[in-house]
Amino acid sequence: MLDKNVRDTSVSESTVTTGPIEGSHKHYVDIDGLTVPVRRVELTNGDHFDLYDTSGPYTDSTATIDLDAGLPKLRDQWTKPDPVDGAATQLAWARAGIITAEMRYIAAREGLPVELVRDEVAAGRAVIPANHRHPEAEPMIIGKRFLVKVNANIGNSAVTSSIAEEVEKMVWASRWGADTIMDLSTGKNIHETREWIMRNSPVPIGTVPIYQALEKVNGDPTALTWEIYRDTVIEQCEQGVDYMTVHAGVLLRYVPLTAKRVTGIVSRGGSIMAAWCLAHHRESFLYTHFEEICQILRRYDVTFSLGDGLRPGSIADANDAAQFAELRTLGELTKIAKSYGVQVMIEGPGHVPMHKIVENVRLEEELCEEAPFYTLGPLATDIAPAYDHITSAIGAAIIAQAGTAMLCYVTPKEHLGLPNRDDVKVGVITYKIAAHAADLAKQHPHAQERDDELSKARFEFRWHDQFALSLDPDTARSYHDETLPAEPAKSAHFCSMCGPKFCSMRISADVREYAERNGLTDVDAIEAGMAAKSEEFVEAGSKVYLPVV
Ligand code: IRN
Ligand code: FE2
Repeated sequence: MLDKNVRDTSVSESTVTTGPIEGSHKHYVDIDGLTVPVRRVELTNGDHFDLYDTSGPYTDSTATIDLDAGLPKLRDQWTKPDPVDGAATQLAWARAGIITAEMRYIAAREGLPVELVRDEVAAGRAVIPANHRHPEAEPMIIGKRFLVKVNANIGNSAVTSSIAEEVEKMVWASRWGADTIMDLSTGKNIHETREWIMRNSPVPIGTVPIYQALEKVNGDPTALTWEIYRDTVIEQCEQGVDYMTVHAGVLLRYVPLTAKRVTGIVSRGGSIMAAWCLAHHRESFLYTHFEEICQILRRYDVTFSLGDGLRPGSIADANDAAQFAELRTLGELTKIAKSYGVQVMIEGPGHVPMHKIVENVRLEEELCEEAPFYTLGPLATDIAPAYDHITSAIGAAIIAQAGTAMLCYVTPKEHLGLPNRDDVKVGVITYKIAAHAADLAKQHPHAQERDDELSKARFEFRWHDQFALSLDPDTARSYHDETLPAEPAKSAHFCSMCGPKFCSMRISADVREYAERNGLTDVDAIEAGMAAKSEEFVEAGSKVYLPVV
């Protein structure tokens, strides 16, 4: 049931995207008494391949989606251990050696031992953002030993977007693989928008409470108080927010360090806190009241995402004194949060050239006891507005390979405007590429299986399987359809790139077949096969490009 005061705001059922992603269907695997969702691709060769699935019941064609009622409260059925020293958190339980249902669910999703999940959480190297009040969410883990995760930011602003659009963006982003969503709404109806998102989200939701606190004081940062902030945090904890960005590392004495920067302070939260500190000439209330925030968060198991309020907003400012001074303070705060049993991750940059990226991870790990790093890109160059999903995915791949656990996506609209639906999809898919490329490089035990399946399908000209196994089957298919729309082309042993005669894959398949038929070794076969191909080529008129038939 939704909050009373929002029931009169209607979000119609037809506004969200439902139904399976092409070439796959929702499937539930029974593991260890838990029902774990996967996206099952039925291959045309009779096999199937299961993909990690973030999309919730929306891709299940048998599920009834009722936005008013919200998603089923999955975790309400699960047993919750008693608090340990006042902390009802996955961290406290992991430290006590307890394996929770959430940990078992995650181990099944990742295909990894549950003890690894527990030990990484206990060490503070991984977090499970799962507020007790968000039972609709399917548990997931953020940590460098696990699959690299992707966060998508959504949220209305004062100028544009409605509640219905935001709910659809959440459903849409998780459909394409977003592991968490941050609701960065700043305009009117923040509470209501969030309530709709919370009750209907299958993935953890993050927020930046200072944004809503600022709305409460009509946008004047100097009018903010600890009490207003604290009440906002409690309000959001009660609603079920799973993790919160807290820019507690922006200290009064660090603000002058940004004076000579090319782009000053680019973090919204960072600039709000800098303005407050300067106006009152006092230390940030987020810093001075940090232990009280810990006491609140540990009751709900809300995870800290310690904000990078002083992150560089340009290549010129990367890795500067302000950025690293803040990181040092985040390290201090990490220890305090953990002493209260609160889970912590650390936010990171921003804009950083490739050669300065790895240093960010090393320093974060050293200063913050390897708490999961969660970075925004970073953009590897400043010169490509409209393509910043790409400039940032380059940095994201590098930083993830070095150990970043979650990547905050950047859309093509970054620096230019609020992303629309297409931008959200492009952002998510782009970041799934960066994350998966890092999983491969880090040799996550199962990462390569998907590449191998897709490559086999490609080599065997199983076009439907190739589409279905890809990150974006719709676009892959539509590109193929542009030149070869007919169904027989979906099993043809060529595509329009090289045409039927010059497909390298077809030639190598022919060579193998030739070798088998003639009892030749590979080398002989290649020579003989190439000779045959050369004859074929001359016969066809020695033309490099032939018309497609
Ligand atoms: C992630 C890493 N560094 C920043 N982020 C995200 O950027 C943060 O989690 C939030 O979603 C967004 C905007 O944060 P600022 O601009 O208020 O710092
Ligand atoms: Fe930027």
